[in-house]
Amino acid sequence: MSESPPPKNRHTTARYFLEGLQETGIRYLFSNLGTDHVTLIDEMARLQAEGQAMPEVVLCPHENVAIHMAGGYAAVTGQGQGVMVHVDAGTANAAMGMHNLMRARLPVLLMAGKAPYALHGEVPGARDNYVHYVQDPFDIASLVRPYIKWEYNLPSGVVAKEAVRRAHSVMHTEPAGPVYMTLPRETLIEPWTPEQVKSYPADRYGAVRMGALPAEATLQIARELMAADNPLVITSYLGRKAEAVQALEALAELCGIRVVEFSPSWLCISRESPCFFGFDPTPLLPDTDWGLLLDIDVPWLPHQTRAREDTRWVHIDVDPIKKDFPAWGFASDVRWPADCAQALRDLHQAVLSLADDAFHQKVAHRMAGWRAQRQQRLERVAAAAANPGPEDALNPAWVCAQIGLQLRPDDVVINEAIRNSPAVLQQIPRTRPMSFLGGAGGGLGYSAGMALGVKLARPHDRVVHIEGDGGFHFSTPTSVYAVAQAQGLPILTVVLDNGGWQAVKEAVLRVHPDGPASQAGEFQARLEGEKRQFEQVAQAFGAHGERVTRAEDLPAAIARCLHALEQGRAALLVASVAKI
Ligand SMILES: Cc1ncc(C[n+]2csc(CCOP(=O)(O)OP(=O)(O)O)c2C)c(N)n1
Ligand SMILES: [Mg+2]
Repeated sequence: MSESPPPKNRHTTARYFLEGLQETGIRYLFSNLGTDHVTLIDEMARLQAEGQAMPEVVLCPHENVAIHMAGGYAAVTGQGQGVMVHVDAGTANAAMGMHNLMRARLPVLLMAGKAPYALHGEVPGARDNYVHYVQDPFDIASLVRPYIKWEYNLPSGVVAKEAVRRAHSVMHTEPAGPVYMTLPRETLIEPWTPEQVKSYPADRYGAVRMGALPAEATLQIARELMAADNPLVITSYLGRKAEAVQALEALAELCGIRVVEFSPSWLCISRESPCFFGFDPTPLLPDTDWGLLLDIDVPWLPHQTRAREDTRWVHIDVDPIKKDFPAWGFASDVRWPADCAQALRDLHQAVLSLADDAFHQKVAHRMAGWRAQRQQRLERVAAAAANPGPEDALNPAWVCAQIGLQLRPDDVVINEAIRNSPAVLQQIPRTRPMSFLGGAGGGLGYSAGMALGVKLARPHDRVVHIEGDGGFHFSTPTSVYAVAQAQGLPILTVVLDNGGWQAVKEAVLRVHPDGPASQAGEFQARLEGEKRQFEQVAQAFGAHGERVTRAEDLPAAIARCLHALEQGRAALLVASVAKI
């Protein structure tokens, strides 16, 4: 049945819905479309023909790229975007990315059309295709329910803008995270007059802000911090707000606090800060009498690391109860939900108001005592990268150090190197907020999509993501380089190819060090093949791609890849590192 245009002065729900997205400030719809989106597609064309503003559609051949692009964009801007997918099938493909975004507390509005409910052509938009019978599961939202903080099925066009506003406000309210909306096809085509569909402005319906610490809590924490002998901060995602990084650096220097990033998903402190103590709290815990956990989900692994029983812990976090962790288990003595940037600035003020000369001298003395320890750490890091490694078995630490030599401070590095993460963390100098991102979730194949999203948000900076050969397969790479080409988003991919899943092998060895798998040296983890030329996947979509097996070829190869970026082409560099 062909649908006639809506009567004069009436517009479809789809149009009001698109207007609602535009009103909230959503700039991009990372989309993978289907029969459910027909009226949206029609209205997009109408809005364009009329010269009306609407979010830009970024077509992604695979939903994995769409959802992680939204993640990367949100990670560096704080702004949640839209991801439009096809019924249950597209939702299922996006689900792993929803897991990653939920764990990173990144806002995103995932939207899926619904298969039509009208079976006999009773209303416009009714079923007209075989797939409509098979794409109507009982509980479509169950595909992503563990990863969302809000879900809604759009019941009518009259609430189109209200529902979008609500989705937008909920996803940005801390702890931020994904929301999910379904859009029935018949609802999208229903006509309404503009008076029937009201707007809901941000100033009255917007997101709720996370507050500061109460004044008395700030004073108490400041007093404890000032009295501590060896204070320590452990953090992972405080850098999700750039201003929190400066606040932490300033407080750490004022008070002489050692700062560790454990499994960072954002850079939280400059690696050049005198207070930066690396990525592992284990060696520091024995002499830590007072610790501050800031925006962190897992401060250490209790299986291998023990904190002192008498260390006093204060925990300030956007989500200190860890509402999405069924089991958690880290003790603390004081717990506050708060915006860390604000909390740290307030603590800074409180310390200044309480500090006397004796305090400043104590801090100076303590920091002077760190020099040797810091020097030793830097020497260990340098030693790890000293040997380039033989042909086809390059040393990942050396490879990362070489990449670091050619990067600029504002370039963004995204880490998905799994067992080679220490090399990425330690060998690539990073100083600026938002110049380093890591994964927060456990779903592999995120960094390429994130890199595209970051590049979209920061077109003038170079974006480099570093992944394993396993991660490359997971990233849906044909979709990655297709989007890079079509959207003009030149990113650099570095694949540390160790011939398989080192993480899986190590996991077996941790639990069954002397078991039959270990004895046979067979861990079901080798990805073998006569031909494994990842670079050709990138080349197939117009990107520059090359493989390096010998150390002496690497510096020039990195330079060629960066040159390709300058020319607007994505690049893929495969480094053949030591095999598992
Ligand atoms: C979607 C998904 N599937 C499977 C896993 C399990 N897994 C964790 S690490 C890993 C191996 C990753 O291999 P690679 O990226 O090459 O890194 P390496 O372990 O070699 O350092 C696998 C399969 C996962 N985390 N996510
Ligand atoms: Mg690997």
